[in-house]
Amino acid sequence: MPFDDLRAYLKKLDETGDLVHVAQEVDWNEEMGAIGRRINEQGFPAVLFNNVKDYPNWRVAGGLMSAIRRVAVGMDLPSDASLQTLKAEFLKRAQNPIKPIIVKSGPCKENIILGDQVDLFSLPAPFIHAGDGGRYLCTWHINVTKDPDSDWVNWGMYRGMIQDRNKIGILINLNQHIGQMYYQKYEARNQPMEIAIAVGPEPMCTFAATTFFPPYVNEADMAGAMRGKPIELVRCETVDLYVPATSELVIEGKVYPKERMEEGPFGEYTGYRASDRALRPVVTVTAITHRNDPIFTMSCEGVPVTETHANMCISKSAQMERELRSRGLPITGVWFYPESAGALAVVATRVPYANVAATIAHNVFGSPAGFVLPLLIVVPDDVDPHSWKEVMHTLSTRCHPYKGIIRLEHETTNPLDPHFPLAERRLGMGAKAYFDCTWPVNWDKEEIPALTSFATAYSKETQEKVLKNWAAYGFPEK
Ligand SMILES: Cc1cc2nc3c(=O)[nH]c(=O)nc-3n(C[C@H](O)[C@H](O)[C@H](O)COP(=O)(O)O)c2cc1C
Ligand SMILES: [Mn+2]
Repeated sequence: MPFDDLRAYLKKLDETGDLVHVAQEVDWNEEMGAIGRRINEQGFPAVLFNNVKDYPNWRVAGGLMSAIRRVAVGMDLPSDASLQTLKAEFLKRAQNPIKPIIVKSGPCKENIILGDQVDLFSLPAPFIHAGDGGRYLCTWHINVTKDPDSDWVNWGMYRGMIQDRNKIGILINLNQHIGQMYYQKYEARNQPMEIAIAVGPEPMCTFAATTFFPPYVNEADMAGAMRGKPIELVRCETVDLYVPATSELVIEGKVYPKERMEEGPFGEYTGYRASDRALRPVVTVTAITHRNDPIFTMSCEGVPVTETHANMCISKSAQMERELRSRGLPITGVWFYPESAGALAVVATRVPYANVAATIAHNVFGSPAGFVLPLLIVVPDDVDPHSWKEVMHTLSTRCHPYKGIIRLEHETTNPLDPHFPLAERRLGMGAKAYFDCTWPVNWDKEEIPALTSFATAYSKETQEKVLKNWAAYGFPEK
């Protein structure tokens, strides 16, 4: 059964042992962030803070999808579902978009705050990391904006920092869909862009919003696809936009053309505070609505594994696998490593012709999920791309330290990417490299060193005998 709201998802996390309730008072100023950091760095369960200093009416949930097992629960699958199952399920569900339905009202309308009554400091926005530029209100939410020229309504997740009682600084990257709408359309035409920020909707909403679906795809339809049931939407109070009816909190507003305030810096998903404080667009808030006994949600970016990494690796890997296969490439698997903070992907392939790794790399870097990816490892099909143990061994032993590392200059990368000097980072002027771990096609068969492993170095009979007798030898089950 798909979840009807965030609360049903939290209940399920309770059942699977993936949620810790904190009764003790915690401070929104750094303490919640520091707890979130430890959760993400050390793989602890998600958290529900029931007693937040200064905010007796609010609870705060964190670390919801900062582990693949909690993404699996959100997809209504067993928490120990395999990576291959998650990818296959994502692709299967994505084939059947389900349009949302509009409802008259919903729990997110239980409290309505308008105009001068709006005060963003009444919300428990955490000061997440020491060194951040301010309190981050939007770190686990969806941003709803509408294309002025079509029926396209985009859902994305873009960070937002409190600037003032009614102003939020927002990071709008040029390459993201919200950037295409704002810079290329609204601002270019000198028009304000309406925006709705929904915090704490049903879990597949945030999942769909953070997936790289193509432009003109309505993520609401894809959230419906992911849960196998339409999302219920209600109209906003002050803007002509629709938000999930069960959202815990909705913030409505407008992004005016040319208005900029200093936003950042922020400890980001790369594991660093890599982009500087800079003039960035601003949301002027016109209304806040929220549920009774509301639950605010936050993520805690930084060193892996964070919400960004665990949440996005499944869809990116699955989409890349499908795309490379559809282009006729002989690949056998793809995995974007969450532990790499989105910087490294591994593709496994058959090697029917010379330099197949080059063709794969050009296709990976040329497709949406690989657009800003800096590093790629190409391994042969006897290696499981999902197994870091196997990939590490293969990279270390099969990649020619000179000829096997191919460096590409003048490539597009993310402005947050820590590899590059600040001036280049600001402009997204990057570089990429791929590591070719396939044996060269011009090596004789005898020249290729034989892999010495249990699976390759013994006859089937010996393997079966050893497996059959394992317990009899006196070894424990693993
Ligand atoms: C916790 C979290 C925070 C994110 N913050 C940002 C952000 O501040 N700016 C950004 O461009 N992308 C951010 N992303 C990634 C985008 O949400 C993601 O690329 C998504 O596909 C964007 O939607 P779009 O494809 O419709 O533009 C974040 C993702 C997560 C999971
Ligand atoms: Mn989009």
